[in-house]
Amino acid sequence: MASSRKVVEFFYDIVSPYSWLAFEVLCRYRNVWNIDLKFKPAYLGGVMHDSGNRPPGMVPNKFHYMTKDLERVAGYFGVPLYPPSNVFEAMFEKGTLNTMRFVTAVAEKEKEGDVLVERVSRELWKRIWSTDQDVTQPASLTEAGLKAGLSANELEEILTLSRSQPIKDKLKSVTQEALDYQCFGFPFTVCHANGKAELFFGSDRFEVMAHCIGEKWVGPHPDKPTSKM
Ligand code: GSH
Repeated sequence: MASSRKVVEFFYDIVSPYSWLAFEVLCRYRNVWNIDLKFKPAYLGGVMHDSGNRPPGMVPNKFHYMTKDLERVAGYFGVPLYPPSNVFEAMFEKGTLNTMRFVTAVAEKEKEGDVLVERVSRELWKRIWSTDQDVTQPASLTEAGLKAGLSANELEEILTLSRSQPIKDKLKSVTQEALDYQCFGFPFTVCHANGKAELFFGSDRFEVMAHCIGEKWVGPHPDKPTSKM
């Protein structure tokens, strides 16, 4: 019954590779757990700035660790994640402000449901974190949108919408929603269960998340159980 479902809000930015991993896992669990998964495209740059945090990739030792860790967890989660050739340029010089405005515009246009937001986000993640392609230029956003199933006309409309003040404000307000929960990085998942909000940072808290919301974690591939028991 839809009304008894636990609402799970997933705050992310496609600049964040760990968010891609968590996104795919939650998409796999969406029909396994009794949850209503809500995508919340937001802006990690704003979260970093307003929370007083700094990107872990800016600290050389963390950058070194994360490079190795991402390779390892990509294999574990079964997500084809490969760092772009110039991580600094992709993450910090180009950034994803316009990209996340575009995703926000897709979400606003879609209103009911979130199939397109899911597909567009995945296509953008594939570009930046798998095939080393740009995610900032209108042509790049259009290409991702076409692969996600939008038409050229729809994409023209969405690109125009993404530059509008209401969409800029919407992205700010969703980012602020995360900050209101004292978010400091992505992925950031808010699980509403048993009358309270449980907050999780990272793609490595699924066992605890499952425990808190009364569901079962059976690994990153719930469709392929590792045990026959
Ligand atoms: N341990 C977390 C995981 O495995 O998912 C790391 C997640 C992570 O490093 N997220 C980055 C972030 O926002 C963005 S890709 N970090 C903020 C911080 O580490 O304070």
